[in-house]
Formats: sequence, C-alpha cells, structure tokens
Amino acid sequence: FATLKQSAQSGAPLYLQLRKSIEDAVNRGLIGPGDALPSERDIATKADISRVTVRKAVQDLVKGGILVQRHGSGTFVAPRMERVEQSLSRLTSFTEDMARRGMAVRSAWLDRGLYAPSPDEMMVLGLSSSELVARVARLRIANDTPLAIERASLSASALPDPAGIGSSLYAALELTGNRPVRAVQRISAANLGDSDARLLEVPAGVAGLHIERISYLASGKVIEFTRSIYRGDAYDFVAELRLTG
Ligand code: 16G
Repeated sequence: FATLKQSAQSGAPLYLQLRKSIEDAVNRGLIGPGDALPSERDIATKADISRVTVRKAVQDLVKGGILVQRHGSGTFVAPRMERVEQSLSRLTSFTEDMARRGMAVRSAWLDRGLYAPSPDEMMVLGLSSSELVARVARLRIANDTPLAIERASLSASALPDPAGIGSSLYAALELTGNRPVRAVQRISAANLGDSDARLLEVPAGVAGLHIERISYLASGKVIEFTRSIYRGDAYDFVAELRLTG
C-alpha cells in the first residue's frame, strides 16, 4: 500500500487504486483466503490516505465477494469455496454430510424455541392452532465457511426442548426414535436478500438455492418441515437417473 501515494498522480481516484492494489495482492497470492486484512487505520497510515478512502475500497471489495467482513473481528480475504457435491438420493444430516468430507462442522443459532404455528406449519405438520411448533434455525458452517441457513419446524410434541438438541437435530431425533426415514425435497433458485447474504458472507443479490424438505417417520407422519437457503456458489446437488420400464 505504501506505493499508493506515489502513484496518486496517475489520475484514478485513490480508492480505486487501493481497491486494485488489494485485488492484485489477493490474485498474486500475497494474501490468501482467510487471511486478515490490516486494520483500516493501519492501511490509511501506511498508504498515507484517509480512512474514508480505505473504507470505500474495502466496501467495494466486500460487495464484490473478494473480502468478507466479520462483525467484531475484522476484514478477511474471502475463503475460496470448494463446491460440495451432495447426493439427492440419501437422507442424511448436515453434520453427517460434512463429517464424511472431513470438514469441521459448527452452527450459529438464529432462533430456537416453541411458538404458535404459522398457517404453513399447521398445514404441513398437521398441527392445530392450540398446539405449539418447535423452531430450530441455524447458520450451518463447515471449515469456518457459512454454507446454509436452515430453519426447521417440528411439532413441539416431537421436540419439546428445541434449545437442547446439541449440535445435530437428526442425532437428537434419533435418540427419541423420531429420526425421519424418508423426505421430499424441493429445490428452487433464489437471489439472496441483504440479511441472508450477510449471514452467508456473499454479496447481496447473488444466486442461492432455496430448499424445502419435508421428512417423514416410518409411520408416514411428517416429522420435519425445513426451509433452507444454501449458497449457490458452494453446492452441486447430484441425482442418479435410471431408465425404467
Ligand atoms: C440437512 C437437512 C435438514 C436437516 C439437517 C439436520 C436440508 C437441505 N437438509 O441439512 O433438513 O434439518 O440436515 O442436520 O434441508 P443436523 O442433524 O446436522 O442438525
């Protein structure tokens, strides 16, 4: 960044020059995925430019998906996403899927509790208005990269303590004999809104996958109604097709 002031005569606005020099540093591998960027103040001092200029350049790069900002911990070079190939023929949990790939799984809670059900939840889970729904909403993170926002709804009778599920919903359901054995999954395209994009650390407006999963117990009863947003740049859903007849 120190060379910035010398090239200031070149005419391009300073923030564009700084943006380019950060982009170059990333492209040339001088700073790699996950590396922290120096603080706004350090960059401003080193390059002898104002913090407002630094902020403008950094915000541009965050919008472009080159950098990510994590609340309270700073600005980082965006992790390079290796796409996850996910089979559409097996009913597995996120924890199992990621563990099989040797990835470290973690979740951040967005919501958990018992609520009066919405009309959708009443219909899908077969609840009456006097029953409660258990909601478990999490940001699912693998190897420190947020991959999906999952909002699961279950009947409160099947999950009376949503806060007590630990790290895996399916593992908790298994303990009470409520692990689903079959699911119907609907996948559609969605452009990510501001708040979802912020959670998934991607630029607002990029493509995501909206996934709705309705899971059943062996008895045929619906156990889980989950609506998720998966990162479009991270997932390939793969199904095997066979000629029958
Ligand atoms: C998967 C499921 C989700 C389920 C979760 C349980 C999709 C696309 N996938 O991510 O429905 O609730 O696994 O994961 O919805 P867990 O046992 O790790 O909590």
